[in-house]
Amino acid sequence: PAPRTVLLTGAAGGLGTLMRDLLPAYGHELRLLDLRPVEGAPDAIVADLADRDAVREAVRGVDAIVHLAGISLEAPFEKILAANIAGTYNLYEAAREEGVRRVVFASSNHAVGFTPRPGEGDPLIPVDTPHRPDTFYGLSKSFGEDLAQLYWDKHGLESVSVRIGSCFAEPTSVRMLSVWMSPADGARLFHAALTAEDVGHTVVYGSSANTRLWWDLSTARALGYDPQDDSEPYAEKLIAEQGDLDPENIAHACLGGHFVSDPPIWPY
Ligand code: NAI
Ligand code: 15L
Repeated sequence: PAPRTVLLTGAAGGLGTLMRDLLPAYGHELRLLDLRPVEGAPDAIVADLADRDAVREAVRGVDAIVHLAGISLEAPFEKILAANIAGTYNLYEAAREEGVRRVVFASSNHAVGFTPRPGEGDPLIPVDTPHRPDTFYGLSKSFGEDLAQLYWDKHGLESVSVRIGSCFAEPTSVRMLSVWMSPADGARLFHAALTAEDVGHTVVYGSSANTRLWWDLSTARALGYDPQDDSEPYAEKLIAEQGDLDPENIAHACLGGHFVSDPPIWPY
């Protein structure tokens, strides 16, 4: 049966706010959790992923979890360790203990950020390309994917790890022409990840059907994902403003973009 009750962690964040608006239309009933209060949602659970009792209570009775909470940029290792590595472990352990069937894990392109982007005519990057994290942040996403695999192999807890590109209202850089996922396609992909049958642990890339796509969406499509958007209408303006990608610049030559050389730092 399709999951009805879904715990959305990271509900106060950028993507959480978008998915909070879009997922209910697919029939999912959301329970919200974040470290910070969630605007307009007084019932949201305000808890740190470090708080194992609170996390266990939060997952009790849900059919599935969309796990977005964590540090979403680069940070000192100790902070990444607490929020993203131990925090994701706490969530999976609680899910196992409470018998939750599936986790949709917000992985990131930065788990494979040092992978050279394909040139024209080169094959798209497959999901089984080796992990090449570009930051401690990306490393925590590689860990999360391995954790998801362990909990499937050992405990039969299903996961879909979504290596999200850039999910924002509009693409704002030339790189994002390749990696952008529109919010509407994001909701389509999370819905597919929640409802596809027998996913085991499936790794997918998360982006729209971009003309300049760098990676292979076939595992996402196999879940039933049918992206409807393409960044191409933004291309002319962005390239005129910023110039085209320069292959001599490492930040333009790798999937992870500026995370490989000059990553944005988590401000808290
Ligand atoms: P965000 O930084 O806006 O939201 C993350 C949320 O997690 C925040 O509301 C924060 O309060 C919460 N959080 C942080 N540490 C926590 C903890 N210890 N316990 C409970 N809550 C905690 O990030 P955004 O953009 O919404 O991303 C959501 C997820 O998707 C993140 O895991 C991020 O790594 C991943 N992702 C997002 C992409 C994007 O394009 N937005 C691209 C790739 C991955
Ligand atoms: C991510 O993983 C970040 O969480 C998000 O803020 C964007 O920077 C995105 O990757 C990206 O690669 O553009």
